[in-house]
Amino acid sequence: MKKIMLVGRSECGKTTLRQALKGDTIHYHKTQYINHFDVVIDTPGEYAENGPLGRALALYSYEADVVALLISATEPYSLFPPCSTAICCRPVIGVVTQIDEPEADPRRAENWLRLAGCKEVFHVSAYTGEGIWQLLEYLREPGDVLPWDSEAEADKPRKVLSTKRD
Ligand SMILES: Nc1nc2c(ncn2[C@@H]2O[C@H](COP(=O)(O)OP(=O)(O)OP(=O)(O)O)[C@@H](O)[C@H]2O)c(=O)[nH]1
Ligand SMILES: [Mg+2]
Repeated sequence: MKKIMLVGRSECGKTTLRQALKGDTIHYHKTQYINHFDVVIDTPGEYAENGPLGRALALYSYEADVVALLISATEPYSLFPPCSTAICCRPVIGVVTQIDEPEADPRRAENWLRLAGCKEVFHVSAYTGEGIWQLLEYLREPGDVLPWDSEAEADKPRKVLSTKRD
């Protein structure tokens, strides 16, 4: 798998997306520092929300094959300025998260990601599994074994053990 680094504001769903990509059950865990999992670099939202910490993200991006900018479909504004992907020397994709939310506006989030410079944008829900297969297919490299064999298997509601609201 290509190593992906997840960047976005706090609570946009980075850690939950990591769990959904691996086929794990969903449980809430506040990310406190930058974590290296085998093929995922999970970052705290505060790094994207804060200028000086944001510079650290630029350094960590060198350890990734792909950088993903995440915007929740419920977010009322974007953290990413127009053309900001130009500072990164890795491919940068966009991921619209939480598309299952009743108030979701995925098109608005996608527009912001395209404005930031993302050429490829995925729409996902870590809860329902929608879009997870497409993202895995993008990250897949020859010889990789995925947690599922087909889109129909991947695109299934996940078991949610705990959320931030709990
Ligand atoms: N409805 C819905 N809720 C989600 C989804 N993904 C994440 N959430 C919820 O959103 C909340 C925040 O998710 P996290 O994955 O912890 O967010 P994060 O981006 O890792 O946040 P930080 O670690 O603070 O940067 C949790 O309660 C999740 O269960 C989704 O696809 N759909
Ligand atoms: Mg997190």
